[in-house]
Amino acid sequence: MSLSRLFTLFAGLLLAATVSAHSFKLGALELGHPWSRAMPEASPTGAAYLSIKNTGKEADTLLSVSTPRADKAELHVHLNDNGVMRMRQVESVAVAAGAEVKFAPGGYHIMLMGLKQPLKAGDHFPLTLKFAKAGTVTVDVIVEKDAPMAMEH
Ligand SMILES: [Cu+2]
Repeated sequence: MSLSRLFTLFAGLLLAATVSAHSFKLGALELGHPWSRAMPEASPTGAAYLSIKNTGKEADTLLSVSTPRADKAELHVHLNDNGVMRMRQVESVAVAAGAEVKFAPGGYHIMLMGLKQPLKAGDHFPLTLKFAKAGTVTVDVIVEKDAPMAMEH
């Protein structure tokens, strides 16, 4: 293998590592790996996930989310209601000092309603999160390919 080819390969690996582990910072908050699942083209809704780690000494609260990609973005949670998984909108999500809240399938998620473009693997779009104390931050959400599950919503 030539040196230049090796270099290209190495640069490619670096890029891949950056993409799969992207994170954002807002004061004491670390926002890890915002991602969204690719959805069939006809789907009007989707969901976005990320982790929020509070490295500070004060609790904070996620108040709202918004994105130009959808008409509306809401904070949702899945709850087990007597054995039936149900989804509910929540007013806000608290992030205690030193805690990490994970948005993940089956739990907290950011519901995207009225998608303006289908969520295709490889796309990315901005998502703005507003916190009570830390303020506002815009993260880059990467759409990842995953077996699109039948809409749970
Ligand atoms: Cu939902």
